[in-house]
Amino acid sequence: MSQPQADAESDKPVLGVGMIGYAFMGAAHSQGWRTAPRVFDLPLRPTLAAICGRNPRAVQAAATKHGWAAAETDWRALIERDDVDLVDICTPGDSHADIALAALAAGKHVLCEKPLANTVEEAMAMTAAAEEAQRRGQLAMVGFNYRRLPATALARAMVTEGRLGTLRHVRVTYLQDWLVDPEFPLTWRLRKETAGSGALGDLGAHIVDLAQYLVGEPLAGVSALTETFVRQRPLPDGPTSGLSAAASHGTGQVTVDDAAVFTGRFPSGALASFEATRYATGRKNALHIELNGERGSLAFDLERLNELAYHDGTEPGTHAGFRRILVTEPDHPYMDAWWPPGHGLGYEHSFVHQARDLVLAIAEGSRPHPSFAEGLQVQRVLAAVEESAEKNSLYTPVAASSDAASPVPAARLSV
Ligand code: SOE
Repeated sequence: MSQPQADAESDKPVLGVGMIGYAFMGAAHSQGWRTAPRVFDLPLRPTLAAICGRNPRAVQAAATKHGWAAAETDWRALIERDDVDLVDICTPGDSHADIALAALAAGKHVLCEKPLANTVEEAMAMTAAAEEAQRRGQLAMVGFNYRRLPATALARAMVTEGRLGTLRHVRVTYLQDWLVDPEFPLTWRLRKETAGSGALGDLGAHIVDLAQYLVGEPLAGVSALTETFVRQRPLPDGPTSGLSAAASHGTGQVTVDDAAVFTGRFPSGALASFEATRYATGRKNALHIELNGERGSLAFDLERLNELAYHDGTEPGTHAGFRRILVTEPDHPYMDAWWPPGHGLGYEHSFVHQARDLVLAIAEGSRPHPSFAEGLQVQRVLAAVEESAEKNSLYTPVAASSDAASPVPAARLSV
């Protein structure tokens, strides 16, 4: 009879996760935490200790569905739990600062959904607290998950290797269409007091982070236009905060942008263009980024996320051209733990990689990326976009941010 094997997984130190919020992002993060230790050989064992939401029945149902051991209805109680080492914030932006500050003060690590906060001031307070906490060994990271796709991580590695040479153009669009219908209700995402901004903070934050990550520099300045195409919308069935004064005749005011279009300049000289909208009819979750450098170009399309298009500009023109790299080889970022070549990944895997990378950083005590300082820098870009748009697209420098000076590294490729 064979001897019973020691269970290596259960011997690992536990990292208890407590998550606040259980809607779309809560479900995505739950998958990430559940799957990361089953796919990657991690030095710590993340456990789904407790989930929190205000509605007791709904949060219990979410706990059961997503595999959380306990449910809480008060986020302060979740933070105080002894079995929670890391607080994962998946709530609307208006509660990010309060929760993150309380969690850091309670000695917990923090993962916070993007955008980091609703204002630069909140993001500054969160970053100061995170820097202080890091000196005590607690780490804080922002959930810009699109950095963690194999193709975008490979693109970053190729830029770092110098394959594109000096960058000239960065072209990014993030297009959705769920607001095209004027009868779509006035949810929390359409109110400034809950969401901070509209397409700008929701989609623009992603593409600003991704562009800065790929280029390896923070934007120096922007020139922007924003628009709110539909200004009144039907009230939703459920409660919507801050609406009592504004609401009339069953409709309420949209107080955020529907679309933001802006150009930007990187310190090294590359020019960038950005478009974020919820009104691109027919476009569901279409994030596209292209980089053009003096030696070559790269293009990525989220709707074909296992692929990266690469043009090597040093090849003879006779047979040069964009070629498709299928980013599913074991040597590609994150792929050594997944399927054989050609068996692609999906949207949800970015959250698995996010969980993996944060667990590795915590185990090593190394600064995770994107740090809160990097989240603050994105927030400063969003603020500059709003300021520029208010002044009718005046070129607006992004406020200098010594706190964002940390370099943006390429993804770590193996455990
Ligand atoms: C909604 O626009 C949304 O879910 C964003 O909030 C996410 O960050 C993005 O990944 C997909 O679209």
